[in-house]
Amino acid sequence: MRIIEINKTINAFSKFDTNVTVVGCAPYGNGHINDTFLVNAKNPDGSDKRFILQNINSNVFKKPEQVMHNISLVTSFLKTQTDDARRVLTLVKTKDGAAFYNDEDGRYWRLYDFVESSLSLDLPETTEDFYQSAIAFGEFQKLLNDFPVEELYETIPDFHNTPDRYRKFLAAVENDICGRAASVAEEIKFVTDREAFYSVLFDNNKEGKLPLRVTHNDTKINNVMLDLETRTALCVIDLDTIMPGFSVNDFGDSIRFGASTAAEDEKDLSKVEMDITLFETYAKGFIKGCGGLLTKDEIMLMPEGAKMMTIECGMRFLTDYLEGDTYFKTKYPEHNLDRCHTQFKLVADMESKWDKMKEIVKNI
Ligand code: ADP
Ligand code: GN1
Ligand code: MG
Repeated sequence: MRIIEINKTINAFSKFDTNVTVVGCAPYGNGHINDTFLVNAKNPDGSDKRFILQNINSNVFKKPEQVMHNISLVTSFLKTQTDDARRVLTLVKTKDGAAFYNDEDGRYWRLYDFVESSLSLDLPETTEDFYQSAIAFGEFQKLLNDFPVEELYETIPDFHNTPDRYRKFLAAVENDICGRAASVAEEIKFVTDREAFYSVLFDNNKEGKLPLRVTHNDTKINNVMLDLETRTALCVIDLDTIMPGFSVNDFGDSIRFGASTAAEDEKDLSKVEMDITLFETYAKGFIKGCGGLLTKDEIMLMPEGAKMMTIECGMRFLTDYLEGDTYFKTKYPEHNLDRCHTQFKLVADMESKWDKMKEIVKNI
């Protein structure tokens, strides 16, 4: 984990145009990529004001200025669709009027208003929480349908190109730079056994059944803020990976994370299952949120999206483990391997529930 001195963080904050006095700053949230800080401050009139300050991970995002270009455009676009400030992330500009601050060490910082009276969940506490997140990501998909895709940079090329992820995985096994491959032979076999599956979505795309849309690409439930009081969906966050993609992958990544009966890094695999009721709930909410946008083929391919995102994510955790844990933040040495195991357990569970998953989307 990268450790950033607190004075660097405060210094970065001071570059933004806020007119507040800082009273506290501490690491925040459970994201695996960026360094996120909650900044507590006071307005000149003494009232409280909070911000989310983020240091963009430039190992993951090689061109952070392109990430910020996308986020500025998308948030400006979304602000034209609503009058409620809490429904869209608000970027705070620097005193120079820029969307980010690049410090003397080459780090990229951005600042958001804190979405007040809201909460984000690492697992849904109720079926309704999950339904609300489905509505939010579905509506997000619908809103972005009118967004000019040609204005967006591809912030991580081939992000959800599963055949390409598989090639990179095979290279990591082959190179085995940490000498860990022999100890995960069973996990490697789990991935190679499913090789034929990885091109399914691209094959459907070539056949004209699966269109490219502007998608979020990281639809974990903790990337949606719910209203604290009403617990209805408020705001979609974590906009770093908005790029062209398949709608079924946005659907699928939510299932992978939020329809699991346990945390992504649960060690006791007997606790890990894909909850079929949550799958059905999310499918209904996502389709409703999309408001008639999705084609029949896209709806029928939702189970494939769920399985694809889950096996791809497991493959990515395993690749990172083989390469020495350089991509995802980890809290202990086998963290990526534990995460990989939950994903593979979910894949196996989806395979056993496949007919039911297909029947559910057919009935919707
Ligand atoms: P990462 O890319 O590392 O996942 P996120 O942008 O998702 O980073 O932020 C991490 C967490 O911080 C989120 O899950 C959420 O809980 C919280 N968060 C991020 N932005 C805001 C915001 N504007 N207001 C309130 N909480 C936020
Ligand atoms: C990362 O940033 P965060 O924690 O929301 C990752 C996703 C993975 C996810 C696994 C840019 O998401 O692709 O699915 O971890 N984001 C990036 O939990 O790689
Ligand atoms: Mg996040």
